[in-house]
Amino acid sequence: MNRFWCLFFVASAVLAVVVFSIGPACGWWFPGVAASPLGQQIDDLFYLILAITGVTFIGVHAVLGYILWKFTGKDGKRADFQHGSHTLEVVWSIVPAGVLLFIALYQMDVWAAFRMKSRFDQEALANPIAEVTARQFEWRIRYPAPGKVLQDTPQPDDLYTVNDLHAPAGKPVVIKLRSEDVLHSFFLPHLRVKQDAVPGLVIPVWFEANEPKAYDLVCAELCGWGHYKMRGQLTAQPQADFDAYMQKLKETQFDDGFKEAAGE
Ligand SMILES: [Cu+2]
Repeated sequence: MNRFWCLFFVASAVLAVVVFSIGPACGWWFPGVAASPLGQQIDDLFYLILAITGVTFIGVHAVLGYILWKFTGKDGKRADFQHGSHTLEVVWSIVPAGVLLFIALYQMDVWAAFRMKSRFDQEALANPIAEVTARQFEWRIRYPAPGKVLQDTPQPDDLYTVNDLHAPAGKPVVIKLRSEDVLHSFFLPHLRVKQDAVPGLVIPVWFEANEPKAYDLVCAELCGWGHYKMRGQLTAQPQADFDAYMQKLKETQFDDGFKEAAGE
């Protein structure tokens, strides 16, 4: 029993390293490689922080294991008591503060690229592809009519879908995010895009899908009993296909059945 805690802390560190090593191969990791240029930068930040915390974790457990092994109490020998070490306390306050400051400064560029409107692609910002309104429990999507610019208020020729967002691939696009009721979170896990939808605010969000493909669109904020149902899809497609899709949506939405009736 004397060595139990030593073995416990060393084994937990070894187990954590093993789990992290096999995690990617077992599917316990990110949902695929980042499917956008900014997503790759966000992953790089994550790996940097993982490396810093990982080395610290292993170092702390190694020292802890060593100390527990070497200084485990022995029968007949009284333990020493020390009140503390001022020097050590200063060191273990300053070092983490320095690391935090480094991370805070280092991540600023990625943060600014994602959040600051002045860093957005200005053409995309001027022509948002859609307004996405989160509500319990779906994503309502409003597109401007083909060839028109999205207006703040709904227009008679706007086009609508639910849970089915389409966007051109291979270039930055902007959506305007709103919420109709409570806090939701617009989350494109493969693109590493996550933005809260806040009632009363219209928040521009940009993303760029590398490849024409279907990506998950989910809600990342527990927003009520049906939160799990807020599962949509982002279909990134070549510009020509996107234009064709919008045209088709327009024809479908404004089809009053007149032609069919006349043909009978
Ligand atoms: Cu939600």
